[in-house]
Amino acid sequence: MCKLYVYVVTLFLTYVSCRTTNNLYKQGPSFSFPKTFAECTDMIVNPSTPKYVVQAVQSRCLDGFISVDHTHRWARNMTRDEQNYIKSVFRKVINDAAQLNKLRHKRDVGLFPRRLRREVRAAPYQHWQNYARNVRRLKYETITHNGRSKYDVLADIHSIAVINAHDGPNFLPWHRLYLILMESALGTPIPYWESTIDYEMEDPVQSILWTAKYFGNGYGMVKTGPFANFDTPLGKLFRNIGSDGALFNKPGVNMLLSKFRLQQISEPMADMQASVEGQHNGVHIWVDGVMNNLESSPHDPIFFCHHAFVDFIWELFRKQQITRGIDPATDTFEQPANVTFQDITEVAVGLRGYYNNDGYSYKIANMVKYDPQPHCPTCAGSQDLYCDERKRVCVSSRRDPREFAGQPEEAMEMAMNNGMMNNEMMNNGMMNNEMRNNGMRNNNQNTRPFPFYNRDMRVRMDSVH
Ligand SMILES: [Cu+2]
Repeated sequence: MCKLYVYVVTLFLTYVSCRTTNNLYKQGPSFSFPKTFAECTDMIVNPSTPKYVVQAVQSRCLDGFISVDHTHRWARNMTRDEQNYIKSVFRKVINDAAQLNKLRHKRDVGLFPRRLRREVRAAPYQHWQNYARNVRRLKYETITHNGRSKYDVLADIHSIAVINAHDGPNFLPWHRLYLILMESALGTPIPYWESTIDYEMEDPVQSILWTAKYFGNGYGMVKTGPFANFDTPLGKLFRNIGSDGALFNKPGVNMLLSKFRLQQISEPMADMQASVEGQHNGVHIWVDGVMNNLESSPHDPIFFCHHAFVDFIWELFRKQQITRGIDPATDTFEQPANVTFQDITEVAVGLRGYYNNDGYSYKIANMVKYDPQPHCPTCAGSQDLYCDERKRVCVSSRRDPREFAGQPEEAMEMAMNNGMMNNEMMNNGMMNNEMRNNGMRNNNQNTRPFPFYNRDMRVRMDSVH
């Protein structure tokens, strides 16, 4: 009986797929499969698209959304179930985008509350709590019984894209798509961490962020807060804040916003002190530990908050372009003759099916909305920000000095265990910047298994905090 059922179903499916293929074939040269994400959603929501084409397009678009032919040592271990999980999250992204298409002309766009990104400390506090709770949910939900955690699988997508999504023009669009994917899995907006607010403090390591209320302790293994005791590829989650690197600061952000063309703020041709990726690297280095490693960084949930701020800066940049009559969807990147390691139109590695160019589209940009940066006098109504009347900027509150801050020695030990050099060793000349930076491109050869964020000084406004 059961066998017969399977047989009938198989027969039916074969019939349907043949019919679909034939019909598509019959459409002749006028029909072509979508090549970009935007084309996928357009065809799916277009009322004149026949249903069978929609189905074919849908499965084709989804099939493209998972990269299986990469050889990265972490990603190649991805199981079928894990790939299917990522596909299911992509399905949510497509549905959201299609939904937004339908709502385009309505005043109340119902999607925005789901992707309204606000500063981590902005009121209400519940906004941050939702993020933290959903990160924990994904961290402790496994894909199959005894399988890997959903969070870990999503975090590892980044490790597939270490080379293609960094140190070049793919940086902004790739990470924009990655944030949207993560947000769909979380089902809650990613709060952005505006680190200029901490930069304005006398001593940013004293920020309230490094407490159980927000990110958890800043030194050594993270033992307080929602991400306490998270397992990462480098062992337990650890940090070592403030020993090196630089937070975002207002002159740096203003420098970025004083430019008009994407090329002026993108590697490898960014103007002096105007590299958005370079400034962003400074924050990874500042947080240190799991965040200061290109392969492991998304395993610290701060990653997404930091990147939401990077994306926000890009969004401010795009809005300015529009008012200046520059179309951000076409002001992408001219391939410079001397750059061969990246092709800007290439499929986004790890987010296969998306093209990096999709990241430049209005469609993707319109899926997200940013709450304005906290400003004086109210500072986003936050309990943990105050307005510095003299400088007229919002500044972060300090943490209670009695709260557990962590153990810096522990961070040192973790770094040593993972073959990561500490700053002292670097300053002693055991490893120079060049070696550190080269590690990034050699990571397939096991010579430098732990790629650090590029710390090229050229790109930074200053080198203190
Ligand atoms: Cu990245």
